[in-house]
Amino acid sequence: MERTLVLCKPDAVQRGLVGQILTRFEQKGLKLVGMKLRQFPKELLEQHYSDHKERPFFPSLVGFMGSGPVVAMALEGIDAIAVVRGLMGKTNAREAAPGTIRGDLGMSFSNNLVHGSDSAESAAKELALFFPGADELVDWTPCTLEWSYS
Ligand code: YYY
Ligand code: MG
Repeated sequence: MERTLVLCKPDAVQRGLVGQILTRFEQKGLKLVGMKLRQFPKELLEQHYSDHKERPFFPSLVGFMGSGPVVAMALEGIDAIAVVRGLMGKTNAREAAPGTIRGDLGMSFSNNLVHGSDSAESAAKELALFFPGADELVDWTPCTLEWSYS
């Protein structure tokens, strides 16, 4: 089992799409193990996107992510990192395939609704950043587990 961080970005919250986005992950068979809504501070967002800090879009990306509330979720499942990335679709929502979250719900490159960790290393870093408390992620067993994963 893997855990990964998903963020519903400020555009998803403003457009009232958080429920639809979470539903896609739940229906796929990913288990929600942590969730919170916050307007996150700039310093945390800069750390989150530190791999991009030399890129020209970094200031606008951090500004956008701090412009309103974000819903952070921790999701668990077999190959959860790759499964979430597949459900999200390509970064540029205009190029994202129909059937993906970005492909179905977005038209923007920067306001592209969701973030998902891109590797085991980034998932570990990002989960620790957004869910630092020892009791923030919950171990539980869904009654559907054996039917979804056998
Ligand atoms: O992982 P993903 O979100 O699909 O893309 P990244 O390459 O990690 O970029 C993070 C974030 O930055 C992206 O979701 C939109 C924004 N961005 C941008 O505004 N302009 C770019 N040329 C590249 C990325
Ligand atoms: Mg990325």
